[in-house]
This record gives sequence, structure tokens and C-alpha cells, in this order.
Amino acid sequence: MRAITVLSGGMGGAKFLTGLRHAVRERLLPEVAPDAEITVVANTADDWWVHGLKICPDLDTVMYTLGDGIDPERGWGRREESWHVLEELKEYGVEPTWFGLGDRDIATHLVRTQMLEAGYPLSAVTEALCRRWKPGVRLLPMSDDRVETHVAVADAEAPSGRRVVHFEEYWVRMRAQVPAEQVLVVGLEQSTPAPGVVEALTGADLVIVPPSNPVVSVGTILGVPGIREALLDTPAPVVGLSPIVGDTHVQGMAEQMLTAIGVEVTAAGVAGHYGARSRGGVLDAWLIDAGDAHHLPAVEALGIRSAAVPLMMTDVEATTAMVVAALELVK
Ligand code: FO1
Repeated sequence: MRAITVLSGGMGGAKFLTGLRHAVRERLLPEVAPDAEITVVANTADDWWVHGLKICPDLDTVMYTLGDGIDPERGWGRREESWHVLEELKEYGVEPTWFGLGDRDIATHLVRTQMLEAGYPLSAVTEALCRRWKPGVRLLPMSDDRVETHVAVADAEAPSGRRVVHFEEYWVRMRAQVPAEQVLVVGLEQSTPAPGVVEALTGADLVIVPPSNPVVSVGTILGVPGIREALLDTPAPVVGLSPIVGDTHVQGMAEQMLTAIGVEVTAAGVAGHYGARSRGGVLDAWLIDAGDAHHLPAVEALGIRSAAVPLMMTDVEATTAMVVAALELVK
């Protein structure tokens, strides 16, 4: 294998990619050439214009994590960060002050915003930023078009009884503590895949769906018109890893998002949501956690090959073992 493509969200996807890159570089995958190229198609529906800056959380989390600039505790933003600009915004009373924009991180948003305003597409901006960070993978936004996830939540004061907030407000300010009544991905239907995305799927030797959020990360990537078709067309096997372990998410808000769209919050429920490629869906194979082995028959009944292995990405070795297990499933 020489070309591996990964559909990634933020933290879960970035952590998985660290293990995948390690496994390839350390020649731990006999079927994979040591100089194999990893292409990451990243979710951009978390993107958000705030304080006049374009924030791209999932692109930046992958870029900083693989470029070794990430803050390891937070899992987002820059290490050795300071917050002077945010403190000044608080003094001015300029909202939102609940969104943690660090001083170093702001430099990335300034460069990106300037390039976008100069007319460069997001894919070109991402390529330019990666010339500094050298993530060791080719990082592509799912689309160059503006796509933004919004969440409808109950609001007694609102005439409709509901309020719609940007995904970042739902996650960062509300901590996903209120039920998501509806997930609305603005601009998704009108979007087109960024340059190189379709080819990265149809030309891959292997496509991986990492343990990212199946609704607001992988779901949005799959929602870009043309991407599902590319997945159905590719000769490459498509293997996924369950983000749901023990009937809940490991981190983030997959439980809330799956509940919002009426999908059972289990490893089998997510497999059913993605569907078997042989039946017009996404997956050929699906790795579930060792503790969820009782779900194996249900996944196999969907027409998806499956195995139950430890899926906690506690360190690079654990993640690498997951990568090895995923490749085993599609040999
Ligand atoms: N996540 C938080 O929980 N709190 C924050 O204040 C926060 C700020 C932030 C700034 C830039 C950025 O790229 C990401 C940021 N994130 C923050 C993470 C972000 O909300 C998540 O990475 C994704 O949107 C969900 O996967």
C-alpha cells in the first residue's frame, strides 16, 4: 500500500493519526510502504468566524498535533500559550469571551484570515500553514466552501421554543450539557469537495474512518456532495473504528449528536448508521472495543466485517495496535 486516506475530525482523529503515522514510519505495517503517503480529509463544519477571524478547529487540531505544536492537556490550541488578547477582549466587554483564543493560536487565524481575504481558497491556506508545521501528512479541508454546523436547543423564551447556536457555542459554552434537538449543517448541500479530495479517495489503497464524531465530523465530511460517491467508487477497502465504547463516547459529544439524529449510541448503532459499502453505505469493516464484543453479531449482520480489540488510544503504542488490527480486518 502506498496511499492511505483518513476522514478526520478533531481530537480523536488527530490522536489516531499520530498512531497511524508512527506505524507507517516504524514499518510496523508489512503491507504498507514505509514512504506511503497519508492524506487527511478534515472536517471543516466546526469552522467559525469570530472576532473577525476564521477559526478552523479540526484542521488546526490535526496540524498542531502532528506538527507537535498542540497543547497536550487541552488537545486543542497551542502549547506554551498565553491569553493576553482574550483578557483584553474581556476588559472591553467584547463577547464571546468564553471561546479560548490563545495569543499564539491567534497568529494562525490572522494568517489564515488574511489569505482568505486575499482570495486564496481554504485548501491553499491550509497547505501554506502546513509548510511551517510539517505534519507529515497531506492535510485537505473537506471543502473550500463555507459549511457550518449549528445546533437547535430548547429555549423557553424563544417564540418557537427553540434557539439555534453555532456548534462551537454548543460545545464550548454550553459543554453539550443540553439536548441537541436538531443538527443543522448550513451550506453542506451547496458545498463541493476541495481540490484533491475525490482523488484522495478514489486513488487510495486504503481508506480509514477514525474514531471521530460520526455526526458532526465524519458525518459532515460524508455530507459534502460527491464524497460518498467517491467512497462507493474507490477500489480501496474502507475500515472504520468505533468512537463509541461501552455505549458512550470516549470524549466529545458523540452521544448527544447520535441521540439528536436518532441513532443508537452503541458500536453497532454507529456501524448501522454508516452502513455496509456492499449495501450502498460506507464501511467494509468496523473495529469495535473488546468490551463491546457482544455487538459483533449485529455488526456482521449488517454486512460489515468486524473484530473486537482494545480501542482506548492511551498512548502511541495502543493506537498503533489499533491501526494494525484495522489493517488485519481488510487484508
Ligand atoms: N475547546 C474548548 O473546549 N474550549 C475552548 O475554549 C476552545 C477554543 C478553541 C479555539 C481554537 C480551536 O481551534 C479549537 C478550540 N477548542 C476549544 C476546541 C474545539 O471546540 C474542538 O476541537 C472542536 O470544535 C470539536 O471537535
